[in-house]
Amino acid sequence: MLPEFTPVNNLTTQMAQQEIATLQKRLTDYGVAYYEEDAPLVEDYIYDAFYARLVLLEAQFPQFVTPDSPTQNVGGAKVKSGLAKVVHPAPMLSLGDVFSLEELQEWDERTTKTLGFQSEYNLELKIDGLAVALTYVDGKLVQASTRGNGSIGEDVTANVKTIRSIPQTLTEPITIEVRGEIYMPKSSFATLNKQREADGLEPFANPRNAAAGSLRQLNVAITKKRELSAFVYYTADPDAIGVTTQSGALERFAALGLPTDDHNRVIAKMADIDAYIAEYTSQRERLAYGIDGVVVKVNHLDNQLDLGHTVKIPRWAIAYKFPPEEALTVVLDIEWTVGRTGAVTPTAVMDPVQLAGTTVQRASLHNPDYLNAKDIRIGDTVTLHKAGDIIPEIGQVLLAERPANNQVYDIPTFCPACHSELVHLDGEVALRCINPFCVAQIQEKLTHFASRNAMNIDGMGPRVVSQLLKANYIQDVASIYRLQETQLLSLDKFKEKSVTNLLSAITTSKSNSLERLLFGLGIRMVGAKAARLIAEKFKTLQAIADASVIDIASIAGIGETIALSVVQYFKTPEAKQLLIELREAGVNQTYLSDVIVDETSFFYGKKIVLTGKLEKGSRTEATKWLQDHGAQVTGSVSAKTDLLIAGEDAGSKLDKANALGVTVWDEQAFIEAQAKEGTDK
Ligand code: 3B9
Repeated sequence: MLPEFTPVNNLTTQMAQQEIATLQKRLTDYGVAYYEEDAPLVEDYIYDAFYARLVLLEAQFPQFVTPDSPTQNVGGAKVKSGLAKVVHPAPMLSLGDVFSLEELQEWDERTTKTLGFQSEYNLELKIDGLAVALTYVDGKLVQASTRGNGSIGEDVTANVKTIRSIPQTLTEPITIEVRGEIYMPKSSFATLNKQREADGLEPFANPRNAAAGSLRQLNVAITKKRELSAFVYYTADPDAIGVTTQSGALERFAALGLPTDDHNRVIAKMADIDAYIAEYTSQRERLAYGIDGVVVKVNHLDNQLDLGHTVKIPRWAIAYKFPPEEALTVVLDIEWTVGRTGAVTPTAVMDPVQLAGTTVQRASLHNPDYLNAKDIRIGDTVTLHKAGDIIPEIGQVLLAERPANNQVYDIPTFCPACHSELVHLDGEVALRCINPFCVAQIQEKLTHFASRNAMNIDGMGPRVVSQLLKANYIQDVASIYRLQETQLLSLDKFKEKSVTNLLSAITTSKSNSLERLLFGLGIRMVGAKAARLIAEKFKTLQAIADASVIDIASIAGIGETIALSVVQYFKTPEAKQLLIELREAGVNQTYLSDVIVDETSFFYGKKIVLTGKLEKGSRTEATKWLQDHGAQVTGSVSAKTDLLIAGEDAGSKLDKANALGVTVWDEQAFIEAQAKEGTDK
C-alpha cells in the first residue's frame, strides 16, 4: 500500500512539485472520506505516512505549499450538508500522537524544557469515538455539535438528546461548553453490525464510524435505536467551574452529572506512565468500550496556557497509540486483481476471524515483492492486525505451524482478466498487465476518462462504465461518442431522463479544451497539471503527437520522464487510431483559451469578499485577479462565503465573517497566496 518514497535529496523541483500536488489531493480525498462520509479509504497509519511525507516535502519546497493543502487546515476537510452548521467559538482541536515510549519521552523533554520544570500529568484513556461539544445554558443542554473540521461542525442537538448518559440538566444551573467523545460500546457495535449484515447492509468498519454514522442522522429515531454513550474531558472555560487542573475538571464534570471516564490517573513524571500503559494494555479487552491509546495531559491549566496550541493540536497533550490488536488465521487462497494502470495486486483470502470488533477474511498483499518477502503460502497460519483499526494486514507467518507439504507460492505470469503475459516495468515492484485491450484495465481507463478532472462526463461513473462494457456498447474512449439512445435505454436502472442526461453530458464533453482530453487519455505520468502545460504550449493534439522529447521537456514544469512517456504513448498504433476516431466523433482536439481558468487554483470556485483598504493594489485589480483564477467575488458576507480578504480598517464585514466563522485573510496572506499561484504555473 505504501510506495517507496524517493529520498528528498534525490528529488528534482519538478518531481517534488508533482508529488506534493498528488499528496495534497490524495490526503484531501482521504480527509473527505474520513470526516464527511465516515468511511475511511485507508487505515490511519497510511494516512499518517502520506501526511508525514507531505509535511517533509512542503518543508523542503515551501513554494508548493497551497493554502488548501491538508497541512494548512484543521481536519483537512469541508463540512457535509444536511445537518445545520455550527461555528465553534473556540476551535475543537485534535491530539498529536506518538507510537512509541521513546517518542513520548521526547515529548516530555520538550514540554519540560518549555515549561522550565517537570510538569505533573493527567493520564486518560483515549476513547475511540467522535468528538462533540455540548453547550449548557443555566444548566440546560441547549446545543450539541460535532467537531466537523474543527472550526465548523454540525448541529446534532436532537440526536444527542437521545443519549441517556448525557444529562439534559446539570446538577447546578451553570453556563458552560464542555467537550468529549461520543462512542458506541463494543457490545452495541457487535449487535449492530450483525444486524446490518443480516439486512444486507455494509457493516461499520469500527466503533468510531458506527458512532459517527449513528449520531449524524437527520432521522433522530435512528440515533435513538443505536446505543451510544459519552465521556466528557474538556472545557475551554474552566473558570465557569472554578477548576485549575485537568484532573480537577474531570471531578467537577462528574459532580455536575456529566459522564466521565474514571480511569484517569495523575502522575508526577513521565516514567510513571509505564505501569498505566501496561495495566490498560491487558485490561483493554475487558473494557466495555474501545480505546486506542492513552492521552497524556499537562495537569495544571495555567501550565497548559503557557504551552499553548498550534492550529491543529494543543502542545500540552499527546496521545500514545497502542500497538494494534492481533489474531491468528489460515491463508486459504491468494486472489489477483487488475488495477487502473494495469498493476496486478494480490489479496490473501483467509479463514474468517474476529479482529478488533469485525470479522476479517481478506487482506491486501500489495505486490509480489511483499508477498515473496513475507513468503506467504496457501495453508500458512498468519498473524493479522488492523493497523489503524481499519484495514486488515498480515503481520507474519508462523513457520512452526507451516504444513510439511506446503509449497512456495507461484506468482502468476498471466493476467487474471485477459490472460496476457505480465511484466515488471523497469525495476517497478508492481506486476503489470500491459495488454492495451485488457478488459479490467479498459474499465479503469474509461472511468478515468469520464472523471471530473478529465472529460467530466457526469453520470458515467464506474458502475455505468462496467454496465456499458459488459453489454459491449463501448470498447475504448472513442466508442463513448458512438453510444445510442436505444442502447442506453436497455441498461438496468436507465430511464429516459437518465439517458438524456448522460447523452447530453457526453455531447458537452466534446467541446472540452485540449488539456482535459490529454489528461483523460491516461498517459502514464501525465497528471492534470502536466496536461495543461503541454496543451497550452502545443495547442493541438496532433502537434503534441508530433512533438519530440526535447520539445516537450523544454516546457517549464515538465521533466524528461513525462516527455518520454508522452512520446512513447503517441507512437503506439492504438493511440494513432484513437486520435482519428476521436476526431471523427467530433471531439475537440485544440486548446481553447489562453486565459483558461486553472481549476487546480486555490481560488477556483470560491466565494470571496474583499473589504477594507488594500495597500499594495486596488480592490478592482484584486477582483480581476481573483476572477481570472476562477473565484466568484461578491459584495456581502454570508455563511456561504469561503474567504474574506480584509485590508486596513475593515468594518462590519469583518465582524460578520468572524461571527460566521468565515476564513479571514489579511492582505499579506493574500499576497503570499498569489505568489504561490504564480510559481505553480
Ligand atoms: C481548544 C481524551 C480524546 C481528549 C483535546 C481526546 C481528544 C481531544 C482532546 C481536547 N480522549 N482526551 N482530548 N481523553 N479522544 C485535548 C484535544 N481539547 C481541545 O479540543 C482544545 C480546544 C484549545 C485547547 C484544546 O485551545 C483554545 C484555542 C482557542 C481558544 C480557546 C481555547
